[in-house]
Amino acid sequence: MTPTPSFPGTDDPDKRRFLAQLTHLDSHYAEGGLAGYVRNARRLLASSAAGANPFEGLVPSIPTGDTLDYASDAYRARERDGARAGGAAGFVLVAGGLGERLGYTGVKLALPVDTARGACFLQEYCECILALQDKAGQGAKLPLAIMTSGDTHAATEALLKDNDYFGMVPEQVTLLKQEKVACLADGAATLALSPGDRFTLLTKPHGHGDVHALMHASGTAARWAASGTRWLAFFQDTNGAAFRGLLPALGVSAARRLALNSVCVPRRAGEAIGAIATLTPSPEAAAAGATPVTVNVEYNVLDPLLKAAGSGDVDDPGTGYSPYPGNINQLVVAMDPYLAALEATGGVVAEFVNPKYADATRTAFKAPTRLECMMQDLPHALPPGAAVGFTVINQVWAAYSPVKNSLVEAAAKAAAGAPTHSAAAAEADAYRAAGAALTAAGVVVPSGTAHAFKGVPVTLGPILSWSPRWALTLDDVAARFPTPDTVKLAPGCTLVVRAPAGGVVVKALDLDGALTLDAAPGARVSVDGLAVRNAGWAPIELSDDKPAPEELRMRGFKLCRRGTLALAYAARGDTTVAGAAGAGGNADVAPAAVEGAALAPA
Ligand code: UGB
Repeated sequence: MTPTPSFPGTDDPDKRRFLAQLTHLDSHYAEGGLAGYVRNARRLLASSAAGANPFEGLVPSIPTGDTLDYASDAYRARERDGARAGGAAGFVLVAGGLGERLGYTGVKLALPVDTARGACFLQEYCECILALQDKAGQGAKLPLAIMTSGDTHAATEALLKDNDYFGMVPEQVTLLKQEKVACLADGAATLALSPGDRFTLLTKPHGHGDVHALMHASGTAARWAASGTRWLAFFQDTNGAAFRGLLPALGVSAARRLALNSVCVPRRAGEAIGAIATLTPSPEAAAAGATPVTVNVEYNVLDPLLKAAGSGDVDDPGTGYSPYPGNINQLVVAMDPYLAALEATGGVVAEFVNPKYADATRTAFKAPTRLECMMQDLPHALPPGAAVGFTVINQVWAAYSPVKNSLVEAAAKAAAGAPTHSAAAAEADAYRAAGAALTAAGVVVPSGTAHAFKGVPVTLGPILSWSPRWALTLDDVAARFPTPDTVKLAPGCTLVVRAPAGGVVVKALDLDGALTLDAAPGARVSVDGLAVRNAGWAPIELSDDKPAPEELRMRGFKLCRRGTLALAYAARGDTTVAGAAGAGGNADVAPAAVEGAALAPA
């Protein structure tokens, strides 16, 4: 701390405030309070200043694991196994990050996955979990823990409460709030003061690795284990495709009895996602007790590690991808080894420090830094010999399409040939994956059209979006479209379904335009001989001079709803929807078809 004098009897309220902050920071650092934090910081800063290689004595090699093509028979089988194992799973969502690259003013969990159905990320995740719970039956209640931070806690809690926990019961959901850690002003681990307030330490997030210490300290992991949870599925805040990776990975974990399984996608060299590598100790390191570990190597340290081993972070010319699978930070972990790791380490996973040095002395920093930790470093804490694997989903769009970058940043990434990780791409990928699931069910799905919105290229095909609770897996989709030969989709059509499992079955449909189907619990709707003709929904680029909500501005386009047949069924019981609905909306649909229905305006 900067030694600014403050004499006895002066600034007492400020001193009390300062002490309260110190006490708070002291009680929230699992490894020895504030003194332990400074000790760890000095050790890590000393080795950083000495230029020590954290991978010293470790030789990287390409690991072996499972690789699946989305919607292949093998994928489908693993997904089926995963849905079964999912009945004994608990879900852990890390959502403490502010998302500075995105520049959104709210919490990212409140953003819509797509603008056709409008469900936010938290709703989507809750509904995926509820879909697994529906399959498990027998009154199962699958638990969800959400790690928040001071930046996201209140808004996340309000999002849940305002939406009745998206169908979950409040007892199913545990909020774990991570605390920030003190910033370090220099190589001696001097604690940094807030600019303009000498009675407040500057603090910053400690990273998503906090989740393990919180799962331990709060007793959440032990409580879940006692109530039958056998698997934990960790995932991040804005990947609407998360469960298309988690479910087959759960299946792989169950079949191979893996302690830890990372969901991966093919990774391009230089991409800002970590890579899974096997790190084998040199003979000297092995003699000193080191054992091989398969673990994520973060993107900022991968290139030097691979260069030291002779290659560098480069793509394989044959595949166009790095030979090291890309970590998307979705982990399936078996409960027993997880509890053992928490018991042994208190859930504190490897910390690191990444100072930007001001000069060659490597003691002064350009800006204060802090210790950080990452949840994917868990393999280091697992019992020796624990089986660690990975599951690659070959089609990136099916399993990984996060919303991380602002529109401007996304356009720059696109210009550089990199994935944009933008709201526009995530929305387009969601429709594409739904289309692929329909194709797998036997429906002919027309191809999409290429667009560029504010410099971000996306291909938008039919706009297809449904609640995960209606259809989560490929088997579910096939069951909802039991006669695919009699389902006809015109290019650019829109189909949106909001319904519980079994609420709607689509048997015979000729869709040229937009159709939305809403079924309340208890309604059973059969679409059997319905023809829809209307102007449909068209994606149009946002105009710079018209105001638009932030959620739309970040994607650069909106869906212009020119014509819709909107059918909503609130009543219990069976309804068959047939007939022809023209541009005028619902008028031509056979009256029997809409009996008991509350029709929304077109
Ligand atoms: N998060 C927290 O909950 N708390 C924190 O203190 C920080 C973050 P970023 P990052 O799959 O795309 C990770 O910032 O850290 C949450 C992996 O390390 O979006 O750059 C936050 O809310 C990387 O290996 O990602 O990179 C969000 O849900 C790669 O897998 C999550 O942590 C990459 O994600 C990730 O935070 C990726």
